Amino acid sequence: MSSAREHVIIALGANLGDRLATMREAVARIEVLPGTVLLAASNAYDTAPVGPPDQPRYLNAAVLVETTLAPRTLLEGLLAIEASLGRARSTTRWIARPIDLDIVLFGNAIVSDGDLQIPHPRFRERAFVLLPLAEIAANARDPVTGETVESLLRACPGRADAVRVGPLVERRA
Ligand code: A4P
Ligand code: MG
Repeated sequence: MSSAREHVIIALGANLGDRLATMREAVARIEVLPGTVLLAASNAYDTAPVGPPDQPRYLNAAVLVETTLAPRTLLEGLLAIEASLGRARSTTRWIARPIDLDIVLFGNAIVSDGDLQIPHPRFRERAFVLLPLAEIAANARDPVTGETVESLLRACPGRADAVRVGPLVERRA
């Protein structure tokens, strides 16, 4: 358990079921993780699947939270939320799923701890991660390359295919 407060970016993806409803429910559950506060949420984008082509299109979005949880504890919380929203674990990667929650950045931390990798190893080349991320943390820096999210997005192909569908989180009074 860490007591430091860190800014953390979580990427959300969904391509089965009511994608937006599931993503909104995931945000509601992230917000009630211990020591965790939602600071910002992006728009949701409809995106072409990367990986096996015979799967439905995705909705993708990103949130910025502040948390006192340690990276491993946060990951366990996110995996529990995925499971509670109907995500069955499979050994096959990149297959259709009702919800995927990935830790993209955790402050400036570089973590390689067994199965846990931060920054997320593939976020730099993925428009479906960088596009929503640029809305809420354009100036955040990748601690590995030193590049900002904005500059990574500029260098990233595949943006044209994403369709903005509206805010992930409805405005609150
Ligand atoms: N894990 C390690 N590091 C992390 C991290 N930083 N955040 C581990 C979250 N989890 C992390 O993930 C496998 C294991 O990665 C987890 O058990 C966790 O311990 P997973 O969610 O079961 O598998 P996955 O999502 O299929 O794999 P991965 O590697 O997260 O896939 P990607 O690279 O995220 O790709 N196309 C579009 N348009 N939109 C998408 O969202 N997503 C994928 C998945 C493929 N194509 C897509 C999209
Ligand atoms: Mg994942």
